[in-house]
Parts: sequence; structure tokens; C-alpha cells
Amino acid sequence: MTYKTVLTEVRGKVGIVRLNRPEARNAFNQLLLREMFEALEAFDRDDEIHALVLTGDDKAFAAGADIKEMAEASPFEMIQSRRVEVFDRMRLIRKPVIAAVSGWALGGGCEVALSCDLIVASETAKFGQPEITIGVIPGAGGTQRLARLLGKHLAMEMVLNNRTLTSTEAQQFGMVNRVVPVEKCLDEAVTLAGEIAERAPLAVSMGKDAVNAAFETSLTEGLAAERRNFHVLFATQDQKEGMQAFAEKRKPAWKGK
Ligand code: CO8
Repeated sequence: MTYKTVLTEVRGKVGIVRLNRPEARNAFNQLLLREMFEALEAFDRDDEIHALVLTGDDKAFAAGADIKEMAEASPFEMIQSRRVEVFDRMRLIRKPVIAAVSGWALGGGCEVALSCDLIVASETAKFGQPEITIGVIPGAGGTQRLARLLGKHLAMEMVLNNRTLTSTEAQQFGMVNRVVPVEKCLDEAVTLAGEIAERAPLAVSMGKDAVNAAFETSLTEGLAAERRNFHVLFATQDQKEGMQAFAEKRKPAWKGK
């Protein structure tokens, strides 16, 4: 599959999707949005791939929605184009997605990074929701995910007053997993993805699903989701293999079954 605005690469069991619209700081026009999701979903369907990395370039992970493309749109056109709803496709990806973020992650770019499962940020990364400066608010989950992650007051400052976070601040607030020099950002994300890719695939998928349930449900419902996933894994060959390998003091050989 060839794309015009994303590049794809495979390293071992890791599928890499690189946003590639550098002339617009990787702003999401309709084509980039469509191709990003197609590329991520293709890797999600590929049995040889166990983890995904989503990245941009050194200047920008993504500078948000393409402002010029939507400047004249009516509410009806915005709804019909499904520009915002399309971001829900991120939640349907079953394999872990690691964002490797350098430079700007603004607006929809910050929201896409937040909807990934882990974030590796470079020292140059800057996260923000500048929509207020162009007369709107985040529309792809920023208000909800930031409030859940950072608490109400910092989320309010970001949404109402364009407060940006450096990568160090984002790490202090638990929003990113690690901060590395810019030249190491992608490799570090691929290493992390590669480690997860070597683990029991069905357990990884169930673990992702259970952690995500914490953001969707009450504690009681979340605990029930966790328990269901835990019990389901006892139907897999990998659970038998993992526990036998522990008892036999050897490395497990996962089958993904
Ligand atoms: N949309 C369209 N074009 C953009 C965008 C953008 N978001 N960001 C940058 N560009 C373009 C610039 O217009 C410029 O184009 P040209 O060379 O033709 O003039 C080129 O990219 C380079 O940009 P700059 O010269 O400004 O580069 P700098 O390195 O000086 O600055 C910044 C980079 C800080 C990223 C700056 O470009 C900027 O502030 N961009 C806008 C960021 C922003 O406001 N983002 C929020 C957008 S709204 C949003 O994301 C809402 C999401 C809700 C749902 C999503 C629906 C799809």
C-alpha cells in the first residue's frame, strides 16, 4: 500500500507509521487523517506485527487539524465530513500504540498522542491545545483525556489559556513514559514497542483493554472488565505455556493462541 502523507516501516514485530506532511507541520488534513488510520489499521490486522509506533518528524508530531481546510466550514459540513468522529478509530486498535513525539503536538496532534497507549517524548516535545486562540475548543478528546490525566485545573489552563507543557512537565504529570534526546526518540519508542511485542500477544491485548476500561467506567464495572479479561486468558495456550515455563524455569514460547 502506498500513501501520499504517511510513511510506513517494519522493524521486527513493530509497525511504524510516520506522519509525513512536513510543509504543514503534519497538520491533519482529510487525506492525512484517512491515511494515518488506514496505515495503523493495516498493521493492527497484520499477524506479523505485535506493536505499533506513531511518529512525526523533529519539528512536529502534528500541529493539529488543518486550520485552512476547515476555516470556512459550516457545522453541518464539519459533522458530515466526520473530521472529529474519525478519531474514535484510534480506540478500536487492539495492539499497543506508542507515540514517539518530537516538536509540536498541538490540538488534534496532542489529542492523538493522548489516545496512544504510551508516549515517548523527546526533549523538544511540546504539548498543547491552542484551539482557544482560533476561537474553538478541542474536538478530538482533549478536554476529557487531559482532565482525566492531569486533573481539572491544569486541563482548564491548557484548554482556556493555551498553556503548553514541555516534555519534562508532561513526564512529571505522568502524561509521558520517558523523555529522551531528539535523535533517540524513535529508536527508544521502537525498543519499547519491541519489548512489548515479545510478550504474550493476547495478554497484551486484554491488558490494554482492561486499562482503557478505567477511563470509561465506574470502578465496579472496570474491575468486572479486568476480571473477565483475566479469566478469558485461562482459555489460551499462552497462559498454559507461560505458567508451565515458569515452573520449568525456562523462557516461554508464545503462540498468540
Ligand atoms: N493547519 C494548517 N496549516 C498549518 C497548521 C495547521 N494546524 N500548523 C502549521 N501549518 C502550516 C503553516 O500555515 C505554514 O504554512 P505556510 O508555509 O504555507 O505558511 C507551515 O505549516 C509551517 O508553519 P509555521 O511557519 O507556523 O511553522 P513554525 O515552526 O513557526 O510554527 C506551529 C509551528 C507552532 C505549529 C504553528 O504553525 C502553529 O501555531 N500552528 C497551528 C497550531 C494550532 O492552532 N493547532 C490547533 C488546530 S485546531 C485542532 O487541532 C482541533 C482538533 C479538533 C478535531 C480535529 C479535526 C480534524
